Amino acid sequence: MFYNLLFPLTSEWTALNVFRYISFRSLAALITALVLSILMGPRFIAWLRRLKCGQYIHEDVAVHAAKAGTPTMGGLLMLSTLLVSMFFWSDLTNRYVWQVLLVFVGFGFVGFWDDMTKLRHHQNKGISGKAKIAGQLLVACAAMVLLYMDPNYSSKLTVPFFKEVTFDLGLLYLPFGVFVMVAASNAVNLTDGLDGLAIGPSIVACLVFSIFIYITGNARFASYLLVPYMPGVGEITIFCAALVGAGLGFLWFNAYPAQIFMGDVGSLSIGGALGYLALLCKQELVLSVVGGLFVAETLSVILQVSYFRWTGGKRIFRMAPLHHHFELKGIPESKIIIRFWITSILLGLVALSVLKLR
Ligand code: 57M
Repeated sequence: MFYNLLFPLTSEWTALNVFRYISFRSLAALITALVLSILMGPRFIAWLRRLKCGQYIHEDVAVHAAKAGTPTMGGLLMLSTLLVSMFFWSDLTNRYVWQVLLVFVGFGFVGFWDDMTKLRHHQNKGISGKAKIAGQLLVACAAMVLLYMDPNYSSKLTVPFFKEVTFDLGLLYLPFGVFVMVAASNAVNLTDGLDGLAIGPSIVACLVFSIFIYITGNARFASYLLVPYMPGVGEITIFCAALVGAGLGFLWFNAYPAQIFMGDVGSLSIGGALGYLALLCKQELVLSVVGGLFVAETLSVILQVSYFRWTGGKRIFRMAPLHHHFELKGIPESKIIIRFWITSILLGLVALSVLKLR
């Protein structure tokens, strides 16, 4: 809004030129979302408590019993502070701004529906798996149709670390894009099982994508670093920054021992948005590197379930997803969380090296 209202007045007051810069507005968006989250957090948590939005806890991991009743749906705090920040700092005439918000809010709505159903049933029984996937597919398909109609649309897949190698997926790029968003959304959801475990790596992934997106939207940097140039995409750096701010603000309260959980409204929306960001800057495969931790958690579930069925009851891990395996081995929760964060920072750095190592 500031960009749309104040930048045109630059001729009268040159200081307003600062609103032209994506870097300035990104920083402002991050600070706005972060400060708003920290200020609103305590009232928001108290409000959720009044509404009795407490988490139902399974009995299988005994150490989690103490978490019973922790308010969930903290994703709503991230969603609202991000929207306010985007309203103030982004160029509201940019089509990618509306597209990324459609994905973020759309996936968030599916999660919200699931969270509300769980709360009503008091037994952690949310909407059916089919309904959840159908909702996610609907949002992802809408996003892919919009990307397909975009003048910058390309069905080519770039391969990290190889300058010349690209695969043109043709029409298959559409279902591939849908898969990327839905898979990312569910992978973040599976990871969200310890305090701060999902939000930490999500912040790292968002920071990495803010760099990729900024470069993609800047003709000079894009040509120097050999990434596809897409005019207008740079504006989404502001979304990434606002999400980092909202995520850090949420982490303020979700840090061990958590005062609030993000709920599916948080995990599905963040995962879906990460998938969309990867598609937007044509770094689809880099997502599996920067989000390597989400991939590992998902693979642990796939392996565990397949092996269990194949052997008629044997397990590879003490329990899947992976973080439960470490918990049941007796490693303290905070140690697992911090080690997962360190791993995600390492993966983020490897992902960034793609820009130079080709
Ligand atoms: C959601 N939700 C957390 C919270 C959070 C197929 C199967 C592997 C699915 C999987 C599953 O349901 N995963 C998706 C995981 C839950 O957190 C809530 O859910 C939201 C995210 N959707 O925001 O609202 C619990 O996680 C803990 N938590 C924290 N801090 C946080 O910041 O401590 C969450 C956020 C919370 C809290 O205890 O209640 C969850 O884990 O349920 N299922 C599982 O993960 C189950 N694994 C399993 O059954 N493994 C089997 C097979 C089938 C693979 C096996 O290994 O044999 C475990 N879930 C739980 N206990 N709770 C089993 C043990």
